[in-house]
Amino acid sequence: MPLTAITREVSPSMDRCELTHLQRQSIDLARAREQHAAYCACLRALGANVITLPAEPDFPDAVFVEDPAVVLDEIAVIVRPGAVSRQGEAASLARELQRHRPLAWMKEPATLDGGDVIRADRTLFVAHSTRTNGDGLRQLEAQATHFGYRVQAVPVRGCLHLKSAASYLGGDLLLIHRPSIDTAPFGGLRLIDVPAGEEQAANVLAVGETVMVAAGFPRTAELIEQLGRRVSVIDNSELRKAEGALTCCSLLLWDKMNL
Ligand code: CIR
Repeated sequence: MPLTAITREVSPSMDRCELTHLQRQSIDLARAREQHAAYCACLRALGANVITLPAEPDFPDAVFVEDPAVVLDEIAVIVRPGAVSRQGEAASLARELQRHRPLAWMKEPATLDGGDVIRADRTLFVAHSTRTNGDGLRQLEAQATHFGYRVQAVPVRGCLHLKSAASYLGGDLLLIHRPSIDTAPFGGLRLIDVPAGEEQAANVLAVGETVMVAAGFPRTAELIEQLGRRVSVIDNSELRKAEGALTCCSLLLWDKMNL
């Protein structure tokens, strides 16, 4: 499969991560590392060439590589994450990304987290959130429309990122937790409601025909299987204490051959 996945080792300072909706709980670093290794192994088993960058001891949230960059087929946009503590994460990520894509850099006063961007084919859905501001959206739009992408703003509420409450499953399918997202911008997509009581499972990672689903959400796994996809269950309980989910631990770079 012509897919590269960039990941990063768990930071030893992860227990000082940013938290927005959760109370701080102690994170078992050894367990977090094991779970992260299993996540990388799953990507590898799905055929991805996994590149794992070294941990960033000074950046507690750096394992969440999704947030400092938005990777398109043509370019990678190095963004300015909305949390100040995360704005130094991009430097080493950019050094790796430049081997795969030309880079574009977001400029002040823009802020945007990659977790606020869902790509569905040639459309980018971008949240206005506590992390992503209007300048961030406009600067990403300026880069993306240049390559023919359509950018659609999406209001979100009560969740950290757009991808906390919705995930693109491929085709015309979007898994969604409707109370957190205005659905009007998703016209043309088939909205699949995450089962009641499993709202935390709205973030899943689709890799081709397989969907990685967090452990502990059996109804979501079953629903996705009913949609004809294979499911890989991933235990990410330690990273979840840092408000991390499945998409945020990797940047997926598809080779254009596959498109
Ligand atoms: C943060 O608040 O930035 C991190 N503790 C969690 C980031 C998770 N990222 C994501 O869902 N894209």
